[in-house]
Amino acid sequence: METTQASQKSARRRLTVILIKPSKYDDEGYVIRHFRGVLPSNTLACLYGLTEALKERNAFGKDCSIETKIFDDTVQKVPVKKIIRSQCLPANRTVVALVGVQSNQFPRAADLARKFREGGLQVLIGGFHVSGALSLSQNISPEIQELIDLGVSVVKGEVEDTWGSILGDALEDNLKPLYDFLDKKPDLCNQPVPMIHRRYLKRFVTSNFGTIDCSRGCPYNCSFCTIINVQGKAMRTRSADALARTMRENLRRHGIYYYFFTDDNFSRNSNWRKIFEMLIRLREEENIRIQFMMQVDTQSYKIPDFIKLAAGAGCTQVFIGMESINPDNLKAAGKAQNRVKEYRDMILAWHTAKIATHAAYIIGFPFDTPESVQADVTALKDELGVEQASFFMLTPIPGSYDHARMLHAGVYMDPDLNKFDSFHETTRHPNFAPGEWYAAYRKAWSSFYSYEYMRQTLARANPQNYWNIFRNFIWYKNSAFIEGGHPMLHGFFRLRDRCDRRPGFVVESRMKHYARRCRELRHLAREWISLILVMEELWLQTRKRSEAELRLTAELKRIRQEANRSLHAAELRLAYLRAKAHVPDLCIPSRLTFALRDFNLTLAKRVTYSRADLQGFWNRTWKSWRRRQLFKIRPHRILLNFMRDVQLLVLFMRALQRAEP
Ligand code: B12
Repeated sequence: METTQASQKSARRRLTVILIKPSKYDDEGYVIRHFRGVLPSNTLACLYGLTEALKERNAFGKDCSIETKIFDDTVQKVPVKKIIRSQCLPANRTVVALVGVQSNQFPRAADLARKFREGGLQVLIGGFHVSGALSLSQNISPEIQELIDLGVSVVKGEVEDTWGSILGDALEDNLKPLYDFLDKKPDLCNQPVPMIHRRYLKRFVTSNFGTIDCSRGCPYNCSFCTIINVQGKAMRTRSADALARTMRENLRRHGIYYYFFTDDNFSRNSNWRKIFEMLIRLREEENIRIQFMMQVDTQSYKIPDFIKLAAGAGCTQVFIGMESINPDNLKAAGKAQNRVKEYRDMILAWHTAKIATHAAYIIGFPFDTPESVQADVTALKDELGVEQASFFMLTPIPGSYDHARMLHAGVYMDPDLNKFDSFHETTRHPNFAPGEWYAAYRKAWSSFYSYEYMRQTLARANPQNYWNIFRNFIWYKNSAFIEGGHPMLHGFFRLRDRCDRRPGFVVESRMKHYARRCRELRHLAREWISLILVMEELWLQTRKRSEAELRLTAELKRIRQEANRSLHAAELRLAYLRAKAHVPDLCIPSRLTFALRDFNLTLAKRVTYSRADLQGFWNRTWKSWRRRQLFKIRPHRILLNFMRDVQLLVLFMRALQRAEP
């Protein structure tokens, strides 16, 4: 009996599938990795879902178990050595799949692939770089050929229909050098839906935020885009029922209720109406109140019912492919569907439905100049009034018509794919001197995300959207100004692995590295303190106040003017009583609360519209200290103002966390 069991055990095979989403290197050769990310990878979830579906139906027979492990290089260290060691187990086949590799991530992915190949593991690579680079060219580009020569298998196209057969080949240790599925685009209707992994989700700032693609493809012809040449112009869509099942499950298991629909163009998804109606039904019949943001084109506002149903379905923000406000640029980019004259009506249509707008804006089109870029940013703010903008530098991404044309014409392109992330100059622009293009791009960010524009935007935001916009501002300010990169790449609190440095960069000694890290951390702490204070001030100035609170503040102001000094407890109580006469549901605090007013959080919030007076006090105190005019410093005022500042900070943090005024 024992022998039979042992032989049965040894006959059992195991396939370990390691799914890795590679990150990219920064300009100093360190992997861009954060303690907490913002957007979980949809491609990772997609391949995880496909693998789990194979596992569930015992795709390789009952004697073969499948184990899936997922790693996201952008938020965690990939344990390369440990993965290689695990291959040594008997009857175990391990395959490493580098997933969703974009051009800017290709160098990092290639370095990981080399290490795994050196360890003797089977390696697959797929995603937009290999699919795009091989879509418009008959020849295999050198960087991809190099990987094939190392024994890495390259997968071109989507794999919903074919993932099982690829893994079957891996099980037999018989992977092909190149899999080409570009002409066999899968119908998505009843395919397994991206599946979210609980532990993975914990690595993101908000664990109730998910990504999902409801459709693929885009019917337009933009010359800078690779999607049309990889996913095609014919839209393919998931069924509303499958999406509903996933959303219910994600809410139940992970508490996810906010989604980023990653579809490149949700408005051209032929199933949009059914999906919106499904989301409305979830709200009305099951009280599942999903919220989401989606990407749309500039013409989508004209589709009958589209905006109305989007609002009803829970859309809070649209990411609009505006790209430029210069018609000549749009023409040059093959984006004839964008009509600049209609932009204002379009934004108004979304605003009327209380949906915030986020413009995708590309800098470096043929007719751009340093001056025109700044004028365009001003127009985005003052004429169009979009709540947010994401700026990109025009980049000839492999797989786009721009790249094919430039390659054919022998135009200079930077050979380092790591820079193809849309915030590096990768070609030369006739209207910008070297460095000037990047400077114009940086200036666009600082001009758009100025204090004054953020204040205006938050002041006019509708209450349902206030916190979404506010939190996005924190994310964008952190990425663009503290991390110095692009929000679509950066999360919170940058990690730097001393040893995981790009080949060609020297690994620093421990001493040198930690001394540098200390300086960086000090700088980071300073930047974060000032960001928090700026955001606190924005909140104080713009937060949505109830009628009761407005009435109360007016009363307080009136009494204070009459008294011309800070108010006594009895006067504060009088203000409450007067306000209550107009707003009966106003709750009056106890007498003790009034007596302890300086330490009372509720009162502090209600009477403060700005911390300018506190800031003024700290500036004056600091000045006196530096001039050694110690007689001007009052310790009791320092203590009291410190208490007030802490109170406000606590209130701000609580409001931010709970998304309440
Ligand atoms: C949503 C999105 C984002 C989100 C990511 C959200 C997330 N975390 O999931 C955000 C906003 C962060 C983002 C950022 C950027 N993005 Co983006 N993004 C997309 C978008 C619209 C959808 C991605 C998606 O979910 N697709 C659905 C998945 C399932 O498709 P997939 O990744 O292709 O995977 C399938 C196959 O390729 C295959 N596959 C993939 N990997 C592997 C691996 C193996 C082993 C196998 C077998 C198969 C396989 O299987 C999958 C299922 O069939 C795509 C365009 C698109 N329609 O795909 C652009 C796209 C990927 N992004 C692009 C770019 C350029 C960027 C940015 C540089 C900024 C920019 N200019 O837009 C940044 C950089 C980000 C970074 N370095 O991390 C380009 C990439 C082109 C390229 N060659 O590099 C694309 C193609 C858009 C375009 N305009 O051309 N992006």
